[in-house]
Amino acid sequence: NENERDHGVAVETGKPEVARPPLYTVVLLNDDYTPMDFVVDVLVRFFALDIERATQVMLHVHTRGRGVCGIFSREVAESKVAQVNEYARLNQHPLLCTMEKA
Ligand code: TYC
Repeated sequence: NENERDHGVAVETGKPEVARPPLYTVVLLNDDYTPMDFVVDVLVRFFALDIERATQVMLHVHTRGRGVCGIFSREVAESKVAQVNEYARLNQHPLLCTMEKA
């Protein structure tokens, strides 16, 4: 009898849920002092953008106040932010880079 075949064992029927680590957006902030060519250099050096794309992002930050450098795992985003801010300080520019949950 089909109605008596429930053995009481719960079987997971939905799709298996695998944890996806959250991603983080690395953001560059505008300021009045950092030279444009230094910002382009930062974007090429640390975010592997070509000069054309780096110039687009730099001009976006310059006109809109902030812009996205890239989207990364938390560990990689933290590393990019630290490297950019250290490089800027080393070169005595006030350039600021930050990250936020994507
Ligand atoms: N606003 C800067 C200037 O006029 C250029 C600049 C662009 C600075 C982007 C920071 O993240 C930045 N020299």
